[in-house]
Amino acid sequence: MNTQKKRVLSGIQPSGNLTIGNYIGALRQWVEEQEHYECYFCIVDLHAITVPQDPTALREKTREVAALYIASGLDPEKVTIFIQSHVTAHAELGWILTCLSPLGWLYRMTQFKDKAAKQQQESVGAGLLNYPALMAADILLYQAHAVPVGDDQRQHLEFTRDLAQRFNSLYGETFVIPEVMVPKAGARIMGLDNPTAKMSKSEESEYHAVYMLDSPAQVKKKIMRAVTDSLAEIGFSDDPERAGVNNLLTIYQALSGQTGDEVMQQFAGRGYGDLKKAVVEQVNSHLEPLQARYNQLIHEAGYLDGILARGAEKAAEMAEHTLNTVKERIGFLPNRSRR
Ligand code: AQP
Repeated sequence: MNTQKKRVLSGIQPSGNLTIGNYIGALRQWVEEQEHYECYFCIVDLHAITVPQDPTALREKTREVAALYIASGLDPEKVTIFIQSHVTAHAELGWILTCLSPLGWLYRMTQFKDKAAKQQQESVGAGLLNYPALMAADILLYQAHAVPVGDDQRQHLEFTRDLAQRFNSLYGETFVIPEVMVPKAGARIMGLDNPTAKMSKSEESEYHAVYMLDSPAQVKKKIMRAVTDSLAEIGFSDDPERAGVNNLLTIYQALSGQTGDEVMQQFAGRGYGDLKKAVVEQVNSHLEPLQARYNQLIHEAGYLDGILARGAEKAAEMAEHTLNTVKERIGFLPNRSRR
Protein backbone atom coordinates (compact mmCIF):
# COMPACT_ATOMS: atom_id res chain seq x y z
CA MET A 1 0.00 0.00 0.00
CA ASN A 2 1.28 3.49 -0.83
CA THR A 3 1.24 5.40 2.46
CA GLN A 4 2.94 8.50 1.09
CA LYS A 5 0.81 11.57 1.76
CA LYS A 6 -0.16 13.82 -1.13
CA ARG A 7 1.45 17.23 -1.09
CA VAL A 8 -0.17 20.68 -0.99
CA LEU A 9 1.30 24.15 -1.33
CA SER A 10 -0.27 27.55 -0.89
CA GLY A 11 0.65 31.08 0.19
CA ILE A 12 -0.58 34.55 1.05
CA GLN A 13 0.97 37.88 0.07
CA PRO A 14 2.15 40.15 2.90
CA SER A 15 0.60 43.04 1.00
CA GLY A 16 -1.63 44.45 3.74
CA ASN A 17 -3.84 43.40 6.64
CA LEU A 18 -5.19 39.88 6.24
CA THR A 19 -8.98 39.82 5.91
CA ILE A 20 -11.62 37.32 6.88
CA GLY A 21 -11.65 36.53 3.14
CA ASN A 22 -8.07 35.24 3.44
CA TYR A 23 -9.08 33.38 6.59
CA ILE A 24 -12.19 31.71 5.21
CA GLY A 25 -10.96 31.17 1.64
CA ALA A 26 -7.46 29.98 2.48
CA LEU A 27 -6.19 29.67 6.07
CA ARG A 28 -9.08 27.69 7.48
CA GLN A 29 -8.84 25.02 4.85
CA TRP A 30 -5.08 24.81 5.32
CA VAL A 31 -5.58 24.05 9.01
CA GLU A 32 -7.78 21.09 8.10
CA GLU A 33 -5.47 19.91 5.38
CA GLN A 34 -2.42 19.73 7.63
CA GLU A 35 -3.91 16.56 9.08
CA HIS A 36 -4.12 14.80 5.72
CA TYR A 37 -1.41 16.16 3.45
CA GLU A 38 2.27 16.99 3.46
CA CYS A 39 1.94 20.78 3.53
CA TYR A 40 4.11 23.68 2.42
CA PHE A 41 2.76 27.15 3.24
CA CYS A 42 4.71 30.22 2.25
CA ILE A 43 4.50 33.95 2.73
CA VAL A 44 4.79 35.15 -0.83
CA ASP A 45 6.84 38.35 -0.55
CA LEU A 46 8.12 38.09 -4.14
CA HIS A 47 4.48 38.32 -5.26
CA ALA A 48 3.79 41.24 -2.94
CA ILE A 49 6.35 43.44 -4.74
CA THR A 50 4.47 43.14 -8.05
CA VAL A 51 2.78 46.32 -6.80
CA PRO A 52 4.70 49.03 -4.89
CA GLN A 53 5.42 48.20 -1.21
CA ASP A 54 6.97 50.26 1.54
CA PRO A 55 10.05 48.29 2.79
CA THR A 56 9.35 48.83 6.50
CA ALA A 57 5.71 47.83 6.13
CA LEU A 58 6.64 44.80 4.01
CA ARG A 59 9.01 43.51 6.71
CA GLU A 60 6.40 44.06 9.38
CA LYS A 61 3.59 42.43 7.39
CA THR A 62 5.75 39.41 6.49
CA ARG A 63 6.32 38.68 10.18
CA GLU A 64 2.65 39.39 10.93
CA VAL A 65 1.47 36.91 8.29
CA ALA A 66 3.82 34.23 9.67
CA ALA A 67 2.38 34.76 13.16
CA LEU A 68 -1.18 34.68 11.79
CA TYR A 69 -0.53 31.35 10.06
CA ILE A 70 0.37 29.80 13.40
CA ALA A 71 -2.29 31.68 15.38
CA SER A 72 -4.90 30.34 12.95
CA GLY A 73 -3.92 26.81 13.88
CA LEU A 74 -1.11 25.75 11.56
CA ASP A 75 1.26 23.54 13.53
CA PRO A 76 4.92 24.16 12.62
CA GLU A 77 5.68 20.61 13.72
CA LYS A 78 3.34 19.29 11.02
CA VAL A 79 3.72 21.77 8.17
CA THR A 80 6.57 23.64 6.53
CA ILE A 81 6.17 27.42 6.87
CA PHE A 82 8.64 29.64 5.02
CA ILE A 83 9.19 32.95 3.28
CA GLN A 84 9.20 32.68 -0.50
CA SER A 85 12.26 34.93 -1.04
CA HIS A 86 14.30 32.74 1.34
CA VAL A 87 14.16 29.91 -1.19
CA THR A 88 15.86 31.33 -4.26
CA ALA A 89 14.65 28.47 -6.47
CA HIS A 90 11.28 30.26 -6.69
CA ALA A 91 12.76 33.25 -8.52
CA GLU A 92 14.91 31.00 -10.73
CA LEU A 93 12.14 28.68 -11.84
CA GLY A 94 9.86 31.72 -12.07
CA TRP A 95 12.19 33.16 -14.72
CA ILE A 96 12.43 29.90 -16.65
CA LEU A 97 8.63 29.60 -16.67
CA THR A 98 8.26 33.27 -17.65
CA CYS A 99 10.23 32.41 -20.77
CA LEU A 100 7.74 29.64 -21.54
CA SER A 101 4.62 31.75 -20.87
CA PRO A 102 2.84 33.05 -23.96
CA LEU A 103 1.99 36.75 -23.60
CA GLY A 104 -1.56 35.98 -24.76
CA TRP A 105 -2.10 33.75 -21.73
CA LEU A 106 -0.69 36.37 -19.37
CA TYR A 107 -2.73 39.28 -20.73
CA ARG A 108 -5.91 37.23 -20.28
CA MET A 109 -5.55 37.02 -16.47
CA THR A 110 -8.30 38.95 -14.67
CA GLN A 111 -6.11 39.75 -11.67
CA PHE A 112 -3.60 41.45 -13.99
CA LYS A 113 -6.35 43.40 -15.72
CA ASP A 114 -7.92 44.51 -12.42
CA LYS A 115 -4.69 45.49 -10.70
CA ALA A 116 -3.19 47.15 -13.81
CA ALA A 117 -6.37 49.22 -14.20
CA LYS A 118 -5.73 50.72 -10.75
CA GLN A 119 -2.34 52.14 -11.87
CA GLN A 120 -1.11 54.52 -14.55
CA GLN A 121 -0.55 52.32 -17.59
CA GLU A 122 3.13 53.23 -18.07
CA SER A 123 3.95 52.53 -14.41
CA VAL A 124 2.50 48.97 -14.30
CA GLY A 125 5.47 46.71 -13.46
CA ALA A 126 6.27 43.73 -15.68
CA GLY A 127 6.14 41.60 -12.52
CA LEU A 128 2.39 42.10 -12.33
CA LEU A 129 1.99 40.57 -15.77
CA ASN A 130 4.42 37.73 -15.00
CA TYR A 131 2.88 36.96 -11.59
CA PRO A 132 1.20 33.72 -12.78
CA ALA A 133 4.53 32.28 -14.00
CA LEU A 134 6.04 32.86 -10.55
CA MET A 135 2.98 31.33 -8.93
CA ALA A 136 3.37 28.32 -11.22
CA ALA A 137 6.98 28.02 -10.05
CA ASP A 138 5.89 28.13 -6.38
CA ILE A 139 3.58 25.19 -6.93
CA LEU A 140 5.59 23.09 -9.39
CA LEU A 141 8.83 23.23 -7.38
CA TYR A 142 7.16 21.10 -4.71
CA GLN A 143 5.40 18.78 -7.14
CA ALA A 144 2.21 19.75 -5.30
CA HIS A 145 -0.81 17.56 -6.03
CA ALA A 146 -3.27 20.17 -4.82
CA VAL A 147 -3.43 23.90 -4.14
CA PRO A 148 -5.98 25.16 -1.59
CA VAL A 149 -7.02 28.69 -2.60
CA GLY A 150 -10.02 30.99 -2.82
CA ASP A 151 -12.05 31.21 -5.99
CA ASP A 152 -10.14 34.26 -7.29
CA GLN A 153 -7.04 32.10 -7.79
CA ARG A 154 -8.73 29.48 -10.00
CA GLN A 155 -7.60 31.15 -13.21
CA HIS A 156 -3.96 31.23 -12.05
CA LEU A 157 -4.22 27.54 -11.19
CA GLU A 158 -5.47 26.77 -14.69
CA PHE A 159 -2.51 28.72 -16.01
CA THR A 160 -0.15 26.65 -13.84
CA ARG A 161 -1.66 23.42 -15.13
CA ASP A 162 -1.37 24.56 -18.76
CA LEU A 163 2.21 25.67 -18.28
CA ALA A 164 3.20 22.42 -16.54
CA GLN A 165 1.66 20.42 -19.38
CA ARG A 166 3.50 22.56 -21.89
CA PHE A 167 6.82 21.99 -20.11
CA ASN A 168 6.17 18.25 -19.80
CA SER A 169 5.38 17.92 -23.48
CA LEU A 170 8.43 19.95 -24.54
CA TYR A 171 11.02 18.42 -22.20
CA GLY A 172 9.53 15.16 -20.92
CA GLU A 173 7.47 14.34 -17.81
CA THR A 174 8.83 16.64 -15.10
CA PHE A 175 5.98 18.20 -13.16
CA VAL A 176 2.98 16.83 -11.30
CA ILE A 177 -0.15 18.54 -12.66
CA PRO A 178 -1.81 20.15 -9.60
CA GLU A 179 -5.52 20.24 -8.80
CA VAL A 180 -7.26 23.31 -7.43
CA MET A 181 -8.93 22.91 -4.01
CA VAL A 182 -11.59 25.54 -3.27
CA PRO A 183 -13.72 25.56 -0.08
CA LYS A 184 -17.38 24.59 -0.42
CA ALA A 185 -18.60 27.67 1.45
CA GLY A 186 -16.80 31.00 1.44
CA ALA A 187 -14.61 30.58 -1.64
CA ARG A 188 -15.26 34.23 -2.50
CA ILE A 189 -16.08 36.60 0.34
CA MET A 190 -17.21 39.96 -1.00
CA GLY A 191 -16.53 43.51 0.17
CA LEU A 192 -18.91 44.67 2.92
CA ASP A 193 -19.24 48.11 1.37
CA ASN A 194 -19.46 46.79 -2.19
CA PRO A 195 -20.68 43.19 -2.26
CA THR A 196 -20.14 42.83 -6.00
CA ALA A 197 -16.33 43.14 -5.55
CA LYS A 198 -14.09 40.59 -3.80
CA MET A 199 -13.02 41.48 -0.26
CA SER A 200 -9.37 42.39 -0.63
CA LYS A 201 -6.60 43.30 1.79
CA SER A 202 -5.27 46.04 -0.48
CA GLU A 203 -8.62 47.83 -0.81
CA GLU A 204 -8.33 50.94 1.32
CA SER A 205 -11.90 52.04 2.12
CA GLU A 206 -12.73 51.86 5.81
CA TYR A 207 -15.82 49.67 5.69
CA HIS A 208 -14.69 47.29 2.95
CA ALA A 209 -13.13 44.44 4.93
CA VAL A 210 -12.99 42.88 8.36
CA TYR A 211 -9.35 42.31 9.16
CA MET A 212 -8.17 39.32 11.16
CA LEU A 213 -6.67 41.68 13.72
CA ASP A 214 -9.69 43.99 14.07
CA SER A 215 -11.01 44.49 17.61
CA PRO A 216 -14.49 43.12 18.46
CA ALA A 217 -15.81 46.69 18.36
CA GLN A 218 -14.37 47.28 14.87
CA VAL A 219 -15.83 43.98 13.65
CA LYS A 220 -19.23 45.00 14.97
CA LYS A 221 -19.10 48.48 13.46
CA LYS A 222 -18.10 47.18 10.01
CA ILE A 223 -20.60 44.34 9.83
CA MET A 224 -23.50 46.40 11.15
CA ARG A 225 -22.80 48.90 8.36
CA ALA A 226 -22.53 46.23 5.63
CA VAL A 227 -24.52 47.02 2.49
CA THR A 228 -27.74 44.98 2.16
CA ASP A 229 -30.90 45.78 0.18
CA SER A 230 -34.45 46.96 0.76
CA LEU A 231 -36.17 43.62 0.17
CA ALA A 232 -35.96 42.61 3.83
CA GLU A 233 -35.95 38.94 2.88
CA ILE A 234 -33.15 36.65 4.00
CA GLY A 235 -31.99 34.16 1.40
CA PHE A 236 -28.98 32.95 -0.60
CA SER A 237 -29.12 34.46 -4.08
CA ASP A 238 -26.91 35.09 -7.09
CA ASP A 239 -28.85 38.24 -7.95
CA PRO A 240 -26.32 41.13 -7.78
CA GLU A 241 -29.00 43.26 -6.08
CA ARG A 242 -28.99 40.79 -3.19
CA ALA A 243 -25.24 40.25 -3.04
CA GLY A 244 -24.86 41.90 0.37
CA VAL A 245 -27.24 39.55 2.19
CA ASN A 246 -25.86 36.59 0.27
CA ASN A 247 -22.37 37.56 1.44
CA LEU A 248 -23.39 37.82 5.11
CA LEU A 249 -25.09 34.42 4.92
CA THR A 250 -22.01 32.95 3.26
CA ILE A 251 -19.72 34.27 5.99
CA TYR A 252 -22.09 32.89 8.60
CA GLN A 253 -22.30 29.50 6.91
CA ALA A 254 -18.54 29.18 6.43
CA LEU A 255 -17.73 30.07 10.03
CA SER A 256 -20.57 28.18 11.71
CA GLY A 257 -19.94 25.03 9.70
CA GLN A 258 -23.69 24.68 9.05
CA THR A 259 -25.24 23.65 5.75
CA GLY A 260 -27.01 26.23 3.59
CA ASP A 261 -30.39 24.73 4.61
CA GLU A 262 -29.58 24.92 8.30
CA VAL A 263 -28.60 28.56 7.93
CA MET A 264 -31.84 29.31 6.08
CA GLN A 265 -33.91 27.62 8.77
CA GLN A 266 -32.14 29.56 11.47
CA PHE A 267 -32.88 32.92 9.88
CA ALA A 268 -36.34 32.22 8.43
CA GLY A 269 -38.64 35.12 9.16
CA ARG A 270 -35.93 37.20 10.86
CA GLY A 271 -34.61 40.63 9.91
CA TYR A 272 -31.26 41.86 8.56
CA GLY A 273 -30.37 43.30 11.97
CA ASP A 274 -30.55 39.81 13.51
CA LEU A 275 -28.46 38.35 10.71
CA LYS A 276 -25.79 41.00 11.14
CA LYS A 277 -25.64 40.46 14.91
CA ALA A 278 -25.24 36.72 14.39
CA VAL A 279 -22.43 37.30 11.87
CA VAL A 280 -20.67 39.64 14.33
CA GLU A 281 -20.83 36.93 17.00
CA GLN A 282 -19.51 34.23 14.65
CA VAL A 283 -16.62 36.37 13.42
CA ASN A 284 -15.62 37.49 16.91
CA SER A 285 -15.80 33.99 18.33
CA HIS A 286 -13.26 32.90 15.71
CA LEU A 287 -11.02 35.94 15.91
CA GLU A 288 -10.77 36.41 19.66
CA PRO A 289 -8.83 33.20 20.52
CA LEU A 290 -6.77 33.57 17.36
CA GLN A 291 -5.79 37.13 18.30
CA ALA A 292 -4.83 36.08 21.83
CA ARG A 293 -2.40 33.54 20.36
CA TYR A 294 -1.17 36.07 17.80
CA ASN A 295 -0.44 38.66 20.50
CA GLN A 296 1.86 36.19 22.24
CA LEU A 297 3.58 35.01 19.08
CA ILE A 298 4.34 38.40 17.61
CA HIS A 299 6.51 39.15 20.63
CA GLU A 300 8.42 35.89 20.31
CA ALA A 301 10.71 36.97 17.47
CA GLY A 302 13.24 34.21 18.12
CA TYR A 303 10.58 31.51 18.00
CA LEU A 304 9.12 32.82 14.73
CA ASP A 305 12.54 33.26 13.13
CA GLY A 306 13.45 29.70 14.09
CA ILE A 307 10.33 28.30 12.44
CA LEU A 308 10.93 30.33 9.27
CA ALA A 309 14.60 29.31 9.12
CA ARG A 310 13.83 25.61 9.52
CA GLY A 311 10.99 25.96 7.00
CA ALA A 312 13.26 27.59 4.42
CA GLU A 313 15.87 24.87 4.84
CA LYS A 314 13.36 22.09 4.33
CA ALA A 315 11.63 23.83 1.42
CA ALA A 316 14.95 24.64 -0.31
CA GLU A 317 15.97 21.00 -0.29
CA MET A 318 12.86 19.94 -2.15
CA ALA A 319 12.77 23.01 -4.43
CA GLU A 320 16.40 22.71 -5.50
CA HIS A 321 15.96 19.09 -6.40
CA THR A 322 13.16 20.00 -8.82
CA LEU A 323 15.02 23.05 -10.12
CA ASN A 324 18.13 20.99 -10.92
CA THR A 325 16.03 18.53 -12.91
CA VAL A 326 14.45 21.41 -14.82
CA LYS A 327 17.83 23.02 -15.56
CA GLU A 328 19.20 19.77 -16.87
CA ARG A 329 16.13 19.16 -19.06
CA ILE A 330 16.27 22.60 -20.66
CA GLY A 331 19.99 22.30 -21.43
CA PHE A 332 21.81 24.29 -18.71
CA LEU A 333 25.28 22.98 -17.84
CA PRO A 334 25.60 21.83 -14.22
CA ASN A 335 27.25 24.29 -11.84
CA ARG A 336 30.50 22.70 -10.58
CA SER A 337 31.50 25.59 -8.31
CA ARG A 338 31.40 25.06 -4.59
CA ARG A 339 28.66 27.60 -4.04
N1 AQP B 1 -12.34 37.59 -0.56
C1 AQP B 1 -11.80 36.38 -0.54
N2 AQP B 1 -12.59 35.29 -0.38
C2 AQP B 1 -12.05 34.04 -0.35
N3 AQP B 1 -10.71 33.81 -0.48
C3 AQP B 1 -9.90 34.87 -0.63
N4 AQP B 1 -8.57 35.00 -0.78
C4 AQP B 1 -8.24 36.30 -0.90
N5 AQP B 1 -9.34 37.06 -0.84
C5 AQP B 1 -10.39 36.20 -0.68
C6 AQP B 1 -7.63 33.87 -0.80
O1 AQP B 1 -6.57 34.17 0.10
C7 AQP B 1 -5.36 33.62 -0.41
C8 AQP B 1 -4.27 34.62 -0.42
O2 AQP B 1 -4.45 35.59 -1.40
P1 AQP B 1 -3.22 36.49 -1.85
O3 AQP B 1 -2.66 37.20 -0.71
O4 AQP B 1 -2.23 35.70 -2.60
O5 AQP B 1 -3.82 37.49 -2.85
P2 AQP B 1 -5.23 37.75 -3.35
O6 AQP B 1 -5.92 36.52 -3.77
O7 AQP B 1 -5.11 38.84 -4.38
O8 AQP B 1 -5.88 38.30 -2.00
P3 AQP B 1 -6.19 39.75 -1.59
O9 AQP B 1 -6.60 39.77 -0.16
O10 AQP B 1 -7.16 40.33 -2.56
O11 AQP B 1 -4.79 40.46 -1.70
P4 AQP B 1 -4.35 41.74 -2.48
O12 AQP B 1 -5.37 42.78 -2.15
O13 AQP B 1 -3.00 42.05 -1.97
O14 AQP B 1 -4.35 41.37 -3.93
C9 AQP B 1 -5.70 33.04 -1.80
O15 AQP B 1 -5.91 31.66 -1.68
C10 AQP B 1 -6.97 33.74 -2.16
O16 AQP B 1 -7.76 33.00 -3.06
